[in-house]
Amino acid sequence: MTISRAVLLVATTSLLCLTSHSLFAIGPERPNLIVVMADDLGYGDLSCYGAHALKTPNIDRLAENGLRFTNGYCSASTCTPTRYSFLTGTYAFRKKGTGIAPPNSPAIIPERTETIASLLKRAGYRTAVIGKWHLGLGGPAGPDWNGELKPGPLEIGFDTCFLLPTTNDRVPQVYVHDHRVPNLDPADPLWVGNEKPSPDHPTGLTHRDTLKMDWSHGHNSTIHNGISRIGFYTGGHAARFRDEDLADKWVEKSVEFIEQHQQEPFFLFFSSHDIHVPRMPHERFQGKTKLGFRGDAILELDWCVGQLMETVDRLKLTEKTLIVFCSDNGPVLDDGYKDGALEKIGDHRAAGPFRGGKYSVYEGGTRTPMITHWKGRITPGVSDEVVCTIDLAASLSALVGESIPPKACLDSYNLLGALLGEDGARGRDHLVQQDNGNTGTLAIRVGDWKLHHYPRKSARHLIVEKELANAKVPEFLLYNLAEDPGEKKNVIQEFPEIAERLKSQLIGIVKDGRTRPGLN
Ligand code: NG6
Ligand code: CA
Repeated sequence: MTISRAVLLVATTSLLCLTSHSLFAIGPERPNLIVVMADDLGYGDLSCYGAHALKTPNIDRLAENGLRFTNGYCSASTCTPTRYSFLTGTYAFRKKGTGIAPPNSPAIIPERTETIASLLKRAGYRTAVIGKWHLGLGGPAGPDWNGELKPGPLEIGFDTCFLLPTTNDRVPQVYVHDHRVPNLDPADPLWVGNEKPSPDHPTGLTHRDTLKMDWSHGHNSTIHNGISRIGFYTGGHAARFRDEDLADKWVEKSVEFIEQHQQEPFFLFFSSHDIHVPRMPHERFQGKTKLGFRGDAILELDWCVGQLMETVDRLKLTEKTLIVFCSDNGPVLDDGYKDGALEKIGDHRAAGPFRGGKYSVYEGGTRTPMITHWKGRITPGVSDEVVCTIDLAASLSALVGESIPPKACLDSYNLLGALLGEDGARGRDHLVQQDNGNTGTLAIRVGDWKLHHYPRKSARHLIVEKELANAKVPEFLLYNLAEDPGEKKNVIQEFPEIAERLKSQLIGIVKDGRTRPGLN
């Protein structure tokens, strides 16, 4: 190479670097990122997904001006595994202990694990999680409720957190801010346990007639705010919240975070507790739908999304912010409280056209609302591409130019093009779905085909509908989602080769320990 050509090459390369660098620094490719994850929201629960029994104007606006997915998934049909895989980009079935976390669960994601938050933080983002956590806190001994709650979100890439530490139906009803329970009075320490702390400790069993919302199964231990919960606790009275105020608190803390970081790119994981039980929306939403508190909680969720959108608009960040809306698992009507959800359902179909819901690997368990919105960058429309919450880690990392270390995010696919609705960009060609923890119940979708696998021990997890409760469960079921989206007709006898192909693909995926492409 002659000297002048070399000089030209160096000059061009530096110019290119400079251009791409400055684009990254000021351009639209480092947008703020807000992921709103709803809790137990089904495919059919929003008016933009066909619900008629209520209106969700804010989420509808997000869909109308963004991209609404008809094949959007979460990776599991309960909360903890979906959240685990959303953050780590790795299927939860690969790691023991990722089923529904109990009140005193230690941190499930080990310190320094690479997560969507740590990747974005390394790329220069300010990162926060606000709302439901349900991934455990503290070392192997579990959370030290009166001391430092560590490790937790801050040890896996979040700069700050303001949490509902477990679920709203699990004790204790306190917030966690960074490493501590705020407003805790040392004279009234918080105790959390599995056993009744004293014979006279009031519970949902002994004081059932005092409850403002009765339980239907489980949920009959310690009473707080007139609602009995899963697990026991005492103390921490000054730190306790009212269920009715949770949504307002998430919004307040999120607005604070967005305002503080409006000049720099930020990543906000807005993790709503709505519409998980006990459904106890703020008084201003109560009675506003004909669906009971379950519907009213959907209105509250919609209001939260509206508040986030308004804040972004007010700060003139709409064209600099990618908002992703999703859910952590499909719907359930009676999840342990008598809140009228079952009785008032009418013709509302919480899972839309799909069968099953929370706890199942039928489509209703994991096919959930998914919307992306980025004014000026995403052309509004509807996408049929298959995308999953597990893909956000690789996709958003790709967006901000952060590469993923080889041993991280083992199942996260970079589907950025599909998430932004780019011409010709494809979603996944296959996806594994699971129910709760390590039951072994899995399903694999490849194109329009879907194979369910029920290892014998977990057969009871098929119990999603009364008619199936006592049915003998075959180990494998095969459905064609194009012809039979409701998964009514098991066609495994007609298409044995297809079943075999999916079966070996599923076995391979489990055995290989990873699916993320581009790795050796
Ligand atoms: C179940 C609870 C259910 C809910 C679920 C977790 C009973 C009988 N059922 O064990 O009410 O809390 O766990 O839901 O206690 S999730 O959306 O956080 O995964
Ligand atoms: Ca959930």
